[in-house]
Amino acid sequence: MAKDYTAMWEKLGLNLKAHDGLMAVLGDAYKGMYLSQQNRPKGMGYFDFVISEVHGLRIEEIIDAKEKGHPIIGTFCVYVPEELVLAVDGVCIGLCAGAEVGFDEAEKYIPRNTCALIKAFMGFKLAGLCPYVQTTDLIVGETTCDGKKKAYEALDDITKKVYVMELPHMKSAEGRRLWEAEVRRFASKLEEISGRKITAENLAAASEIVNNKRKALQRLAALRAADPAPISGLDALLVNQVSFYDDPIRFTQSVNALCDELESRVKDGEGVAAKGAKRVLISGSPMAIPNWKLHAIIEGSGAVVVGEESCVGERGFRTLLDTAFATADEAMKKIAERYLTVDCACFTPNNERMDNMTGMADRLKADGIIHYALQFCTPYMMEAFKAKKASDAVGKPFLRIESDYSMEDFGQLKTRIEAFLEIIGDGKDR
Ligand code: BJ8
Repeated sequence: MAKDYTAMWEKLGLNLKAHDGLMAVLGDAYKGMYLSQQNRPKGMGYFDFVISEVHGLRIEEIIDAKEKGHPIIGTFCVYVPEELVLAVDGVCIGLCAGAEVGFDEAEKYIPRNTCALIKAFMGFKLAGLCPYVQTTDLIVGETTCDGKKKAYEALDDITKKVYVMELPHMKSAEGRRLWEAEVRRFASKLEEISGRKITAENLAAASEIVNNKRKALQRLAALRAADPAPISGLDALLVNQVSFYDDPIRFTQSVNALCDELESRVKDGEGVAAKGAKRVLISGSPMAIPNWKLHAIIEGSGAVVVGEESCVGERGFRTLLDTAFATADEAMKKIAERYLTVDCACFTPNNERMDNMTGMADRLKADGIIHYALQFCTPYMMEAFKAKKASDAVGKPFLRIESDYSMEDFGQLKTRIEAFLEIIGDGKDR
């Protein structure tokens, strides 16, 4: 970081000593996994900068926005409609949940056998390590999986700022009605805390910003179909992770600039791995920043990750919002519909996820699929069985992995992944 932010962190109530330790570990991990990569696109320079300032400049910007009266809304899930937050001139931030920190503290509130993502968001708050959560006016939870649902109760006891959206678990007519009502209730809550009215006009402007962000991410995702792959899976994952907390307009411009560069790489046949390198699709639980372990193992073994069927991946940006609305009322309906296209494993049935997974594998020319579930994540661990069946049906080799945020299983995972890579893609036309 270029500047000393100690005073800002102190004011936010962070645990300075532990925070310094976390920043040092993160910096080393980033150097080891990211900066050591060969032939990275120049456009990744912007994202390297964002990471270097993740708890610095971006927090300064958010505090500045808050002082100017913009509400800061923290989220943990891609079901929370970003358009509504932007319509009241709010800042929408995905909160820290991707590292093994504060787990001892978290386990005073939630059981040990809870997924790492939930333990991390509790741990980041309890250990005083997340500057984002400190700046929020509202933390939006959702009734997705049981673990999150119950952890939000504990998080509310601690922060007194949690608001929960009730997400149905079936996409039935009743489920859709409930969800639309929840979208409207959330809109009213945002109006109340911001003092701004949501109108067709501010929703149209907000929708354009969010759709443009989705289009840029779709463009990046499509470019990964090229062989050789113009960008590593690690870098593409990072771009997706940054999408949750960067300024959306600046982020979109930076992704589009990166895509311009990748387009010329594709034209020139230039890539980050040799043409014909084995190609892997990852499918499953989301990978919150700085969860880079699986990508690092796969790419460290000579293969390339070409896509993520995940919320930090295509599940989060696959569908655009239909902006053909004339009134705020019509927009609410369309927003509710758009967000129910997300195919999270907390829904039953959730067959569209299988179609999306095999469709991605085909489009991105993946030689095999690695299904990734965070340990104790029941929804994705359960769906792994269906995913294997779907993958068998289209003749794609499949590997099921359960892991957490620790590095303890790094060696064991590497052995399993290398064995998997041995058997995939043989005989393909290289
Ligand atoms: S839409 S995947 S972001 S809920 S990993 S906490 S599911 S036990 S994160 Fe998710 Fe929204 Fe669904 Fe996406 Fe629970 Fe599983 Fe933990 Fe999870």
